[in-house]
Amino acid sequence: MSSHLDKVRALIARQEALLSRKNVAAEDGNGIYQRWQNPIITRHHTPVAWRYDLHEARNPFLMERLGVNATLNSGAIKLDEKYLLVVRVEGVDRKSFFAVAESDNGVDNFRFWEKPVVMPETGNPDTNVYDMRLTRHEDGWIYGLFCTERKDHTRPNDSTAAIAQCGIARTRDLKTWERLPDLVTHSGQQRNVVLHPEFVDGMYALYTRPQDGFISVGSGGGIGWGLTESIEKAEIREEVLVDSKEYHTIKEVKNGQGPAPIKTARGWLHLAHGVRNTAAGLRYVLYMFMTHSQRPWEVTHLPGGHFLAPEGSERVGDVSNVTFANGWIEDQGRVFIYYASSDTRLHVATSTVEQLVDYCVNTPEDGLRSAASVAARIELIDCNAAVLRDL
Ligand code: M1P
Repeated sequence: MSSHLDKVRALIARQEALLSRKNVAAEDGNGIYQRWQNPIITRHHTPVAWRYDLHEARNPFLMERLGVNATLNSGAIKLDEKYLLVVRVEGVDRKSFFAVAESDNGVDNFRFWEKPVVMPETGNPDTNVYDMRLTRHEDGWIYGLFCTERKDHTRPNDSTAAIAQCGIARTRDLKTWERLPDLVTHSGQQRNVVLHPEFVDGMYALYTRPQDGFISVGSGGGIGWGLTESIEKAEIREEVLVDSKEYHTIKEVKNGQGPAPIKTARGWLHLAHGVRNTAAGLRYVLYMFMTHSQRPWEVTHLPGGHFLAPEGSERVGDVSNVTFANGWIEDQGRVFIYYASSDTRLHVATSTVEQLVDYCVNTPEDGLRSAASVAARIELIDCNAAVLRDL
């Protein structure tokens, strides 16, 4: 019969096998990006010591005392030659928290740092924090903007009533965090707020997502843009629309900025998510667009349709039919796109700035009508005829 310590060793060995597993690029790339076969972070990647009480006397059955439910929407940055993710870890109690995982190559062997991030609170404690966007700002700080969710006390009899706002924290090393006051805007609620990496007219610039309710964006919605003089007392008085939701598209219900945009010679490259409704519930897909290099609130290229949608086993999870990305890393022209599937696990897809710009610039826009889609496809077919003739 194996001893308690043998069982602990077996638990750790099983996890070690998972953590040291090599990842491989999936074979069927689409020319735009390459998916990688294995999810890069799952709940099984969280350290054994975070979940089990390993003392025999206190836990003779070696039970998981504090289970982890999911590892999902993660901010990303390359720092000191490491690919770092600020992972949204969700406990079985439904509370999310942040924890840093690092890898040497960005595609496998992600390991969590010893302890989760201790995020300071403001005078108004957070009930739940999640979906951090990391921005290396030209002021020298690394900012983490995230959603802070609290009970809506104006509706005391509705135990589901919540208010989402944007929490702001900054750091130099992802270890010590300084919490700043939450963003003040004049929209009912905010989620998916992202700090632009550069000052604009000497001010901090933010992508916003004004919404009327907690889940429903109502008459609000669309990716917004606003400026604030101070980040230590951030307030946006006026939001303009960057990219609106649109009838009968992949972002008919709502959309939101993903990570901070990447600067390219052709303008800013953006990754976002779009949401539509279906008989099976909401469907979240990723899409891309580009904005003007000097006026990042002006869309210059808007390829039609989704860029990446849930596929195969990605389609099933806690909230099925969802892909969501709030982190990517650009490293010498290569781009690592970190996306979560179905609010359950985290994946990576890789591409290059060159490919992504080509995708944005040369993919036709959504013509918003079936007839326009047919016309675009016939144009492609006709253009291909010469190549096919020469085969
Ligand atoms: O469940 C899908 C996503 O729903 C929310 O995103 P949005 O605010 O755009 O609707 C967030 O809760 C996100 O974390 C989640 O992945």
